[in-house]
Amino acid sequence: LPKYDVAVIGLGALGSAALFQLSKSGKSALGIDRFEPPHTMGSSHGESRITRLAVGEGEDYVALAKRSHEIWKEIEAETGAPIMTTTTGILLDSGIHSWEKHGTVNFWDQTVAFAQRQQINHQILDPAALKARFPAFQLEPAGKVYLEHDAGFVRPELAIQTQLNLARKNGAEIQVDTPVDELSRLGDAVLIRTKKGEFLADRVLLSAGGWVKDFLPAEEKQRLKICRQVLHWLEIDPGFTDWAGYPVWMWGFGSNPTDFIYGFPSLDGRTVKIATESFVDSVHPDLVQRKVSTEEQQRFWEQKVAGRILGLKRNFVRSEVCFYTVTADARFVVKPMGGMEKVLLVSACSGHGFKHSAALGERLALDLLRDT
Ligand code: PYC
Repeated sequence: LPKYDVAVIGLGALGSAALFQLSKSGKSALGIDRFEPPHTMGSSHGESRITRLAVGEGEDYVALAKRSHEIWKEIEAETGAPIMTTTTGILLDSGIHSWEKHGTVNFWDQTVAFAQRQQINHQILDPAALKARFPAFQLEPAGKVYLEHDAGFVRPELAIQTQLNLARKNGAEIQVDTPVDELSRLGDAVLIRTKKGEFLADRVLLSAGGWVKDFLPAEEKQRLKICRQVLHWLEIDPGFTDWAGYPVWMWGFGSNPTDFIYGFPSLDGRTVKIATESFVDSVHPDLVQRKVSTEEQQRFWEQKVAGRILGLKRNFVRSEVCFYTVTADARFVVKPMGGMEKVLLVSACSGHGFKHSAALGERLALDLLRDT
């Protein structure tokens, strides 16, 4: 059987980052994915992902976001691929309800506290200053505005493709369209049984997003929710503001985690990508409804956009579906797989993982290489 020092199963944001880092070590590395990454079936597509440094989800995540920015800049310098664009980012809080996001209550206040403690370049604006700079946002007079200078967006497909290209260049092997059926022990190694043959590895990183559920016992499976998300590209009202020059933004306007909207600058001059978040459990990635109905587009407009964001037409140029894998406390999962200590299970999940993926991939690669 072909044998590798390390295998990475699942080559999305995190798996591609880890494989790239492993490939630099000179050890033999294999990457496996059930589709051909970057693809549109998981949680790592849709043109753009917000990146921000004052990570309200947890102060311990700040170092990961900072390191990810450094890694992406290094990769950009090496390849010329424009993975990360710094735009500034704003976090709006309507100021009426206490606001929870990704498991953190008072998300706005936590973000500001972390920015202050972690020397993150930021400003607090009042709603009038926001209106003068970014008139699209109809923030309430009681609203709060945090502006972070080094925030921006990452191009997820380009990040994945570039990391995989570099991994290949460094000697890693990559098997695409190769679903993994089973992981088992064979002596000191892990036997990986796939639809396209078997492989052996001394260590395995299981970074298969929502599909990690296929490898978990029933009670652990239930702890991971698969939550369908819809991304919308709305047509710009041509008479309005310069959406291409806008920051990335997030806005909490109610007490429910779904009272939330976020968006990006226009990347094509014609549309703006905006979305909300949903926490309804589809149970398994294969059960996620991949179509978007006109009714849900209209509901999105009425409940989240109307009266809140100006400068957009009620014209959905396109909508795309992805999903989050969500834990109860919105923290990431990083742990050895039960009964298989050579397999490290990881999910940088719950809707806030992409910005950390480059650095987490680097840390996990170091961990895996320690005992090969
Ligand atoms: O983590 O920045 C983020 C984010 C914004 C919307 C969903 N996730």
